[in-house]
Amino acid sequence: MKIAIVCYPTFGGSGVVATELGIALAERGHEIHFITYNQPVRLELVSHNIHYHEVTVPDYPLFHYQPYELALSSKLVNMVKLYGIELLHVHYAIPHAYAGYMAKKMLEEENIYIPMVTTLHGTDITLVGNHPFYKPAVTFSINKSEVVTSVSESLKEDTLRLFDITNEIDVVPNFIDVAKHDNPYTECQRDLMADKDERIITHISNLRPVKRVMDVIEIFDRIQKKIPAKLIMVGEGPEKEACEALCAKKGIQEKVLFLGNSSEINKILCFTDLFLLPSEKESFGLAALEAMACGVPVISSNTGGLAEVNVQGVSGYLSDVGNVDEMATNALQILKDDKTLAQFKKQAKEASRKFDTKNVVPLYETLYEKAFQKI
Ligand code: GMT
Repeated sequence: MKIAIVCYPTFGGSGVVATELGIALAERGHEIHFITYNQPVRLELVSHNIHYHEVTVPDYPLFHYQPYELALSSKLVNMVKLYGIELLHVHYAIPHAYAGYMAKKMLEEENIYIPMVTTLHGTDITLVGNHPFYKPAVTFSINKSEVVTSVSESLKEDTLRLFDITNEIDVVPNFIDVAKHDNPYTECQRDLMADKDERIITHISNLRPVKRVMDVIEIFDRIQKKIPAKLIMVGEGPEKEACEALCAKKGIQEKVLFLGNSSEINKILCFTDLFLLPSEKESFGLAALEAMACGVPVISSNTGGLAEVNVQGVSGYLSDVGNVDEMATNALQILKDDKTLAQFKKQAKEASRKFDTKNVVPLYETLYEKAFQKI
């Protein structure tokens, strides 16, 4: 099948899922065309089945806002015609589903009929899409997609609650190639990060308010008062400076390393003992799944789809949003001795297997067939 994948090419979860999906589909023999404004960050692989088409929006002084959706829908039309693309899979409703729908309509004028699959990732629904500025356009494009998927049951419920949806929504969870995460590093270089007796705790995100990174610092502060530990903060975002200030205020800046964005996530997770994700909202929590696949237990909030990923008392523990005391107590319960930690590490890895690429990607293939039947 020839499939166009439209996504955000950044470090965000939706872009990562879209990229990994394209790579997995290409490995299964499909011809994949990524159409976006930059090469996706995780798209390193060169394969005859993977193409990348850049959407460019030339600056024009008349426009206060450069019309990306227009450029994207025109690019989609041109690429569908040039490569004989048969299906559009757009990740993130805004503005991709809207641009995809416009492309479909333009193609219909030329008697070319292709289905569109829209995958909802979370922030496009719960944080941004729900705003009155966008809501009518988001509702419209969801309802006009041949197939709509959401990354968790929880996000499906949110979508049905917040929007007037007439379409069916199929849940297809985030996924991970578990075998690829079987630790490929023989030497983790743990010594570069921490002393031998220190536990290593990691948080990875875009450091936006929704991630509650101040809670990460609060939890770590409580942990480091009881046991030797280091905190590794990975990512860039608006809360970073406030986080650094909080570490300085608490006098723990020597124990917290801010690494910025990284393309070596697996390496970092390789020497990590515990992952923290105390988010305010999280439709799925791909970062938690990545940690689990690397054998890292997770302390998370119980918001959104996190309870569908992190298994209470097995892969880690979940607490109410903001309950940093309980999160710290649970973290210490996991980290207290090597035997308990090893047990949780094993269980986290096991729990991640449910979301293995080979179990999840075929679900998308089935839905592509369903989309074809609808045109
Ligand atoms: O919050 C992020 O890390 C980025 C965000 C995005 O829009 O790309 O991630 C969302 O999509 C991911 C992939 O489906 C999910 O795993 C994340 O839980 C979701 N983020 C939120 O719901 C806040």
